[in-house]
Amino acid sequence: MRIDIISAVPELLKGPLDHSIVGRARKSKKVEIVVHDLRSHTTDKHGKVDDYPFGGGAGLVMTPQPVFDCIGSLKKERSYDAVIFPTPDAPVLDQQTVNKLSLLGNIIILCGHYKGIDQRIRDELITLEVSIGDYVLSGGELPAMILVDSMVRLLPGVLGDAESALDDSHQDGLLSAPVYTRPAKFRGLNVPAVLTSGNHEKVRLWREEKALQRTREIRPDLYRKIINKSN
Ligand code: 6GU
Repeated sequence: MRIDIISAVPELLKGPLDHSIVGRARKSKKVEIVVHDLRSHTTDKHGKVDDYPFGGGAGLVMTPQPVFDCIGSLKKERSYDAVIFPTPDAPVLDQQTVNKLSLLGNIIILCGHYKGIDQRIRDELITLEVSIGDYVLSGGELPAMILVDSMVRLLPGVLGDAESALDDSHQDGLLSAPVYTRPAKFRGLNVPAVLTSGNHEKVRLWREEKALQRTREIRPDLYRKIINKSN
């Protein structure tokens, strides 16, 4: 997979892309991630990539020229399966969408800043818009990093067997069961006996029950979906 990320604040992307699972996946060539500074594509002599909204209103709007030029030059090099725009006015990202996106070859993520981006960019260039939740962030950079992390961890060979993504919360529509590690007794607090029993079938059933219980309590919306599916 190759991911091209376009941003007017590329400094924001450095840390999350260079460390931990995403950093290692890049070093071992399991994913190629290239960051593009939008400002280097503007023809404005002051380096501007935004302007006042027609019709008035608060905040600045990202102008079409640098974005059309940047994406245009990328498309000359290779074809893209998706051009994604993270924005709060879009359907909320879920694991199913992440799973599908992780199968794509080349994608572009355009990080918007300020109050929004010129609608012509969305109409002509963007193929998918995703929100990461019902709250507002100042820019698309952090959502882009969330999207990248969620996809990259699913790429073949990125996670070891021990970290297998199949066990993740949400992968089966449920939250995860609680987990414990050594010591079995800590400050008078004991690990549930079933986990140290060595009975794998009992452990499996216990985890299934806890996952259902947690989901019912914390995310009744997800719980209803699961129950309706199995009926
Ligand atoms: Cl994708 N962008 C911004 N700016 N705010 C958000 C968001 C995205 N998702 C939720 N809030």
